[in-house]
Amino acid sequence: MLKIWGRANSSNVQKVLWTCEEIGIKFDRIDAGGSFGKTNEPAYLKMNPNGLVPTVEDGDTIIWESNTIMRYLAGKHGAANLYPADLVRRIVRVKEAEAKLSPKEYDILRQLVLHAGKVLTHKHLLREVWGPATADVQYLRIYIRQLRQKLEADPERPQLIITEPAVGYRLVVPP
Ligand SMILES: N[C@@H](CCC(=O)N[C@@H](CS)C(=O)NCC(=O)O)C(=O)O
Repeated sequence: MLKIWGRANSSNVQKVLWTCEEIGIKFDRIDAGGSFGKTNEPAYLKMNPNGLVPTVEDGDTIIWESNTIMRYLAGKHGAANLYPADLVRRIVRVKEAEAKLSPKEYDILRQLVLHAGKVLTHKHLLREVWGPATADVQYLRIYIRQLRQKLEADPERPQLIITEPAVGYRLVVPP
């Protein structure tokens, strides 16, 4: 059975517990971290050299980092509702035809899709796509223009990727 190391009051452990509940994976949870200790013991550090929780043991496979664990479990159990295959394979289709997006174009669209219907600020997009050091909104404008050329029926009158003036962009969710 899947073993989850980590105290239940840790938000990163809770992400993994939630994933298991959603998919219906049976697991044993072992308290570790915080007042439970264990995480600085050699046996634990051998599993997870960061000495943090959660850590998951799936037979001989040992995984740490909560997001990686969630992707692993969703992938292993084919939970496409939690982790859609198109997001994994980075495929975008417009009217059945595959749209060829550059990695940065894809990463921006991925953010918009993950937060569809909500306004994403320039700051959020720059941080998620370029990393914390980059702050040039001009980069973003160029890539959004390119994305619209590839995705919008009329890129001059976007219906999909909407500009929220001085704030950011919003992906329209079809009704
Ligand atoms: N990036 C890691 C962060 C893990 C992390 O920071 N875990 C915290 C609990 S939320 C931890 O282990 N704190 C020390 C402890 O509980 O002993 C992940 O997502 O798994």
